[in-house]
This record gives sequence, structure tokens and C-alpha cells, in this order.
Amino acid sequence: MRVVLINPTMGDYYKHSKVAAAITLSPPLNLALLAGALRRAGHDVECWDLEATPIENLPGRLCGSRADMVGISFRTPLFPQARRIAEIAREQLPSAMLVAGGVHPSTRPDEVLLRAPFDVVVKGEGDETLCELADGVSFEHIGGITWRGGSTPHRKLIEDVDGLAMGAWDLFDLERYKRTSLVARTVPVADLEFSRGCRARCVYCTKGVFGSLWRNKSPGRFVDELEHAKAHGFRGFNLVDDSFTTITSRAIESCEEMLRRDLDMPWTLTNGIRVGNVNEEFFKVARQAGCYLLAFGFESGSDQVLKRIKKGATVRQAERAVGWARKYGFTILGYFMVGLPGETHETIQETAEFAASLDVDFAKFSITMPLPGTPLYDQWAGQIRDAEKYDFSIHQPDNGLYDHPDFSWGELEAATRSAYRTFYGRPEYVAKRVVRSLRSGQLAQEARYTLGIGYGGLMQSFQRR
Ligand code: B12
Ligand code: SF4
Repeated sequence: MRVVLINPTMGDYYKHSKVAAAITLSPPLNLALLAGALRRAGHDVECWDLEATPIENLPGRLCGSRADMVGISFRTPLFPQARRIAEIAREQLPSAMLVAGGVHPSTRPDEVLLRAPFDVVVKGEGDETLCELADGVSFEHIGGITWRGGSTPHRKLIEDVDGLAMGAWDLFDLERYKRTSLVARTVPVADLEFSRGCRARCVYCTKGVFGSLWRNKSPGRFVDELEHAKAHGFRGFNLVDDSFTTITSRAIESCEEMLRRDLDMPWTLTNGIRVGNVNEEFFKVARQAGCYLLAFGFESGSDQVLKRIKKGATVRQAERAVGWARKYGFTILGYFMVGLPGETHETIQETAEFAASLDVDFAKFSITMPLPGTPLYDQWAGQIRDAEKYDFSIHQPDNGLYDHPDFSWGELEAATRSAYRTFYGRPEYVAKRVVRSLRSGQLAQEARYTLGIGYGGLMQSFQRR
């Protein structure tokens, strides 16, 4: 079968966001893995990443592709755009099978079929399901799909993750992925995964694809993937795992294997690791193996709030983890959330002060969003303004998507600005940043990011105060 896989573009999503300078442009791992699996099963595949390679005449390209199947991948905010692409595909390729996959279709399959002209929605991991669809297996016999007229339950999570296909990186023009960012020093960067799933149950997190069963690759297979990526021209990698260090000893073993094969591929952990799942040895070995930057999902500086959101971590663990990461010379990013359930003005202030007290290099404060497929979405269902028009395409939440049960939007935004001010407004922070950026040779890049994320917020906060 001739298959075209499409990754929509994020377009203006980050235009008004302070994090734009920290977004790395990498080929989408999902398309690369799905294409690898399809090719292994004998199908012809093309990957169109509209983020890196916009297509001016999409109708013409689709028509000319003569595809039998078009698969579109999307997270929730990209649904409106995925719908437009599906409409064009339907017009140009009336007899092709249109397949939706990714996080949003996995959590809202019926809504996707109701509002967009897809034929089938794949729920959860698509590696095996998409091949079965392309092989022509009848819908009733394929686990984890919803189509017009039927549905099968989510299929079992893939346990043998060593058996997954290697990424089909040759289907991407890597020249288009050479944009550096704060979190990408050596480009192009490959997004890769060592494990899937996460055992924690944070109330704001979507588990609709990889679930709660943690599955990891063997160190040998994992490092084979790194070598495969390197052979295709990548010069660094970023692990997108939900929870890389779930079993810390396994993370350490994979770092040791990297060292043994002397890969020379600098790498990062930008998705955030759990502060309770680390030990000093991990930081030591990860640093030796080329990891230079990592993020922690701290979320809050209040143990009470952490408990309420089921983070399964404490403020004390956070302090200890930062101490170790600092000792081994990592650049450290901290993710924090504002307006979590159970939050008060005092706990938000506590979080801001906690962030400033930790020796982290950058802090990002995000207003809590109840995304579909999360326990928080169910908890706040009554607060969502118009579920039918729930349009996620806007990044910052002064978009009136939902009414926070305890704060007005004005209050949430003011609290966020104040948190940025508390963190980035410290004179000692500025001095420390300049010294550290000079030491790492990243002065220009880090200044760009700090100005964007920190001082963009800071300036706004002074203007609007
Ligand atoms: C890297 C990443 C990003 C990168 C994206 C980089 C890129 N090139 O795609 C950046 C930093 C830009 C990003 C942004 C955001 N992200 Co993000 N991100 C991730 C992360 C950590 C990894 C993504 C990944 O590569 N996973 C590995 C691949 C293999 O998994 P996958 O994409 O799900 O693909 C599998 C299946 O879904 C399926 N599949 C996927 N596509 C298709 C297509 C077809 C046709 C088929 C059949 C199957 C299929 O098969 C694949 C293999 O099994 C995930 C968490 C995670 N572990 O997945 C969060 C995650 C996807 N992000 C999330 C969120 C909330 C966001 C933001 C909304 C955050 C924000 N506040 O702005 C934005 C949205 C941006 C946008 N406009 O879409 C949520 C998604 C929530 C939702 N309902 O959509 C996730 C799941 C985190 C979480 N657990 O809550 N993100
Ligand atoms: S630790 Fe991260 S991936 Fe795991 S449930 Fe919490 S937010 Fe989700």
C-alpha cells in the first residue's frame, strides 16, 4: 500500500509564548517509527513534516501522491489543523483510507470522527495497529480502533519495545532540522525514546497512548538506535520518555552502554525527570555519557499541592535532586505550574519562592490547562466554557477555554507574572547566568532564551503592574 504520513505544523502556537527559543525542531519521532514499521511490513511510505517543510500546494501534492492511505498525527491543539488537512485529503483522494492517530485521537476518538472526515481513528500505540490497517486486516479484527460504524477496545500495550522498528530517518531532510535552541547545542537533534509509559498518576497528565505500564528497551538495543540515528546524520539526541529514570539502575546501564561504545552524541532530557526516581550515581554517569541539560517537573513548592495532584514527589526530593544535578554540572530547567487544584494565592507564592531558592538555570511557569483525557479534565468538566468549541489552538490561556474554579484569568496571569519576577528578577541570578553561559560557551543562545522566557515575562510584568 502507498501511505503518506503527515505531521501538521504548530504554526503560530508559540508566537505569544515565552518558550519559543527553547523549542527544538526535530523530525517527529512518531512518524519516523510508524514509517519504519510500515516499511518493514512491505509498504511504501512518505513522511510529510509540515513543521519543517511547509507544502504550498497541499491539494496538488496529495492528489499527486496517489496514496491509498493518509495518516495524520496530532496532539489536542493541532486538531483544527488536522481536520483541515483531512478535508483536503478527502477531496483529493476520495477512495484513500484517512487515519487519525496520536494523543488527541487516542483520547477523543468519537469526537474526531464526528468533526473530521477520517475513516478510522487509532487509539494508543500505532506501531502494530497501522500495519494491520495497511495490510488490509478487517476492522473488527484490529484492536484499538474506532471507525464509522464500530469500535474495538484499546489493545494491550506493547511489551517488547526492543521489537519496535527503527526510525525511518532517511525519509526526512535533516538539513531542515539544523536550528539550534537553548536546549539543542549540536544539531540536528533526534527525538528518541528509551522507555514508554509512566507509573505516576499526575492529575493533569494524558496517559491515553503509553499508559501506566513502564516498559524499557535493553541498553544494547537502545544504543543501537543511537548509532542508527548518528549514521543518518544526527549530532545529538533528546529523550522524550515519560519517565526515563523509573528504574534508575536501568537508566544507568543505558548510560554505561553509551560510554562503552564511545558515541560522542551530546544529549538532553527536556521532558522532565521525576525528582524521586534519581540517585547521585545516575547524574554522575549521565553526565559522563554526554547528557548536558535536563529538566525536572517540579510543578509546585507546596507538599500539600503535590499530594493533591498525585505527583508522588516532595519538595525535599526536589532539593536533593537539584543538588546532585548541580554537582555534576548540568544545565537545569525547572517546570512549574500555576493554578493547580487546591492552590491558593499563598501556595502560588510558595512555588515562586521555592523556584528562586533552587539552584536551577531556567524556570518555566505554566497556567494549568485541563486537557482532554486527564483526570483534571473530568474534575473540571463543569468549568469548561463550551465543550463543542473547545479550540486548543491558542497557547496561553487567556483564551477563555475554561473558568478556573478558584481564580479569575486576571489573577492567574498576574500570579504567573509575579512568579517570573520572583525568579528572574534577582540580581544574583543575572550574575550567575552570565558566568555559567560564558563557561558553557552558550552566551548568545542562553541570553536569547533568558530574554524570551524570563525577561519577556519580567518586562510584561512591570508594564502591566
Ligand atoms: C516532545 C513533546 C513535545 C514537543 C513536540 C515535538 C514534536 N516534534 O512532536 C513540543 C515541546 C513542541 C510539545 C508541545 C506540546 N505538548 Co508535548 N509532548 C512531547 C512528548 C514528551 C513526546 C512526544 C513523542 O515524541 N512521543 C513519542 C511518540 C512515538 O509518541 P506519540 O506521538 O504518542 O505516537 C504514538 C501514538 O500516539 C501513535 N500515533 C501518533 N501519531 C499517529 C498517526 C497515525 C496515523 C497513527 C495511526 C498513529 C499515531 O503511534 C505512535 C507510536 O506508538 C509527549 C509525551 C510522550 N511521551 O509522548 C508530550 C505530549 C504529547 N505533549 C503534551 C502537551 C500537553 C503539549 C502542549 C499542549 C504543551 C503546552 N502547554 O503548550 C504542547 C502542544 C504543542 C502543539 N501545538 O501541539 C501532552 C499531550 C496532551 C494532549 N491531549 O494532546 C503529552 C502527551 C504529554 C502528557 N503526558 O500530557 N510536546
Ligand atoms: S510524572 Fe510526568 S509522565 Fe508521569 S504521570 Fe506525571 S506528568 Fe505524566
